[in-house]
Amino acid sequence: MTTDLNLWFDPTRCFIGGEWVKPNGQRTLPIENPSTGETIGAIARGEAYDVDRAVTAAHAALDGEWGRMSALERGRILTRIGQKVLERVDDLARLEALDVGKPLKQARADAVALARYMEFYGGAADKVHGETIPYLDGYTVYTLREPHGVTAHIVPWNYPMQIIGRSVGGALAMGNAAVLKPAEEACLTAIAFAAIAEEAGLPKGALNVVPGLGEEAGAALSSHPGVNHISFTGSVGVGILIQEAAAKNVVPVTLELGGKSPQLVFEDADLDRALPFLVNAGIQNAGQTCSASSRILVQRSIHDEVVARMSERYAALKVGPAASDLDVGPLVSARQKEIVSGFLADLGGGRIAAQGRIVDGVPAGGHYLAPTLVAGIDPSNRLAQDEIFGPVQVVIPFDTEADAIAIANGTDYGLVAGVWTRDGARQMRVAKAIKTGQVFLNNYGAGGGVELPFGGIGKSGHGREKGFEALYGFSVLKTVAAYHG
Ligand code: TXE
Repeated sequence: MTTDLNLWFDPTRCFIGGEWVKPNGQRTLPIENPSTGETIGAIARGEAYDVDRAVTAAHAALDGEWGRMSALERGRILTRIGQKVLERVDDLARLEALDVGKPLKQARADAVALARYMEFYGGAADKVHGETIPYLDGYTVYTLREPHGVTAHIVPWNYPMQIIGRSVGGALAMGNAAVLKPAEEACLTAIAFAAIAEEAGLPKGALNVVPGLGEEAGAALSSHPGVNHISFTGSVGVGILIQEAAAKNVVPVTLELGGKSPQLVFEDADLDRALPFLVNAGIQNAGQTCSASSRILVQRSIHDEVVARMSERYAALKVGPAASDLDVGPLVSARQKEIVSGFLADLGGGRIAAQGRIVDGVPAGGHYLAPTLVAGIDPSNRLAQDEIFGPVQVVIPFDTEADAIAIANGTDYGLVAGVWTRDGARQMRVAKAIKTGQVFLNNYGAGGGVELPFGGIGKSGHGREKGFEALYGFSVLKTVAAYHG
């Protein structure tokens, strides 16, 4: 079956200690193409035994060639991986589109981003250093930034390549040895990445990949006593389980758990500039984006105009198979479609302002859902409170700046916010008052730059990935105080 995918690696194997090995249980999981609902191949179903082998191999790498390698050399290898990713961009995009239903152009952008992460972290690897600290007479004190050791990376299906780039890339740059558990819905590019890293000369055991189910391989990895740091991106519920497991072994965790990110549109906003951002931030990747902007807060005087202009854009959106490369692809799974449809089944007093169109002739088994703009929603409604993780945005009117801030901060989440106003003082005030990890002024997402630290507060999680901040997180500070008289 896997031959249809035209693969250059065997996805039914785990990558452990530089070897491609069948999982101990010899079991596999099906790969579903969300555009058709068809099974198109199989991936390895790793379990606790395989995770244990991977953690052991990672420790061996730290004791061996990888652990002795200079930061400069580590950086060069990462840079080389990035170059090889670029050579494979079209293959990676094709695989991602098949595996998660992402329109080809968006999948390609993810592959390019993965290469960029490797380039950035490759260049940064030898630029993170400690400090000297003036201290008592007779002492010299300095700090060292050292790797945690073995880092676990539990990754979701929505942006596999980007999340692998930002998390595994940062960990390797700092000299950790990584064990990656991709999501069961999206393993192909993770395994492809391991094959590319091997080709680029990454020493054995520095990166290990164990595909499998969350409750099997994922749970075994997060509770493994040999793991020294956990980086998790996924749901709040599983994030809590991961933090509990980490607490038992007293290891640090980085949690990136999604959000309910608002864009605040004030009456003096440049609407021509704002409009594409308002809509794209909600429908990109069919809304299955942790930083999706699912709430649009609009000052009452321009509310109807913004709803009308967003509606025009919604009406023009086309939904279809990933390979057709339209605006929106299918949702990743029947389960995800059911979750999102559940929200739309009860609008709680809201009304559908506009919907995109599923093109004619889409395969019956695909998980298609028309992007939907909902107006007239109360901020306390669950559509305005819960992460929907689908192509659904709600528009909420506000009267004053204070109201806008209260509504923006009135959810359990705090990942990203966008603010649209020409008033410079207001930009500064609102940016300070908003409780999120990132605030964008007169833009949303800033093009996703890998340089920009990213992470949340509240139920959006804690810890920062991307930028140099990630490298501090993937290292541990040691203070050395020398007495020399
Ligand atoms: O996430 P899970 P799911 C949100 C989004 C979505 C919902 C459910 O709202 O609708 O979560 O998605 C692994 N121990 N986000 O169910 O289960 C799992 O194998 C250890 C937001 O897919 O959290 C996968 O690798 N690991 C989000 C990863 O956790 C476990 C992205 C994420 O899966 C595990 C994805 C366990 N017990 C979903 N159970 C974002 N922040 O962007 C599962 N996993």
